[in-house]
Amino acid sequence: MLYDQIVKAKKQGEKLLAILIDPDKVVLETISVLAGKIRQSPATYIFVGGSSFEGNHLDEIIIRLKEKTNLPILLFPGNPSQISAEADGILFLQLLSGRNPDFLIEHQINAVPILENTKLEIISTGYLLIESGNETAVERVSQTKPLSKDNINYISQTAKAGEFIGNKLIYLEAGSGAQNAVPLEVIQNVSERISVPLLVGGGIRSKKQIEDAYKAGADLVVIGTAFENDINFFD
Ligand code: 1GP
Repeated sequence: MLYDQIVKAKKQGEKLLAILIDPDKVVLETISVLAGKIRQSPATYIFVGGSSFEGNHLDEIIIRLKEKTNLPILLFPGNPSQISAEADGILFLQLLSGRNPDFLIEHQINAVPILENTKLEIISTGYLLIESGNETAVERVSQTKPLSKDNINYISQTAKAGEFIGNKLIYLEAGSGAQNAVPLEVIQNVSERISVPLLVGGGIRSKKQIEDAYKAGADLVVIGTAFENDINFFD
């Protein structure tokens, strides 16, 4: 089970890395080159998803990625149309930082009949959008405001509430292409307060930032834009 592997890695202090592929930005013909670069990278997972993607070619993208890499593929969906039975699992997200019922429960309800017809491992994930300087796609699409980066206690309290509700992962998100990544003090505070694995992503553009996030307490770092913009990012 993927979740058990993540928990085991956390226990052993082994840090995890996900490369996020936005299906909107992938050209099918270039997937083998992309997959080759992913194979050479330190990535332990591939996440597939985006805020606005409507599901075109999703199965095909995942099938091709699976042909060319051995990494587990987890869906990171912005809405129920982004579900593919071809993946290995799904981050079943609840946008805990916002107060939009669609992203707290409605999309999840609508996803049930689709998920019941798949064998995807479903991993309940509390998703917290943190203020990062500019308006991000998550903010625009979900029509919610991020949590203030300065109210660290409220952020970690929200993360802990997610854990108490039953979220098996907590994901601190600055937003794709964010001006500023999630501050290290926020990562540290949340990681000290929760017991479940902590994912951090958004606006991380250098290897040093990845290392710093791990040192602050992230168990898994997500890289999207940096790899999208430079396929040699991990070389
Ligand atoms: C976005 O956290 C991910 O949901 C990754 O963000 O594209 O900025 O790496 P970047």
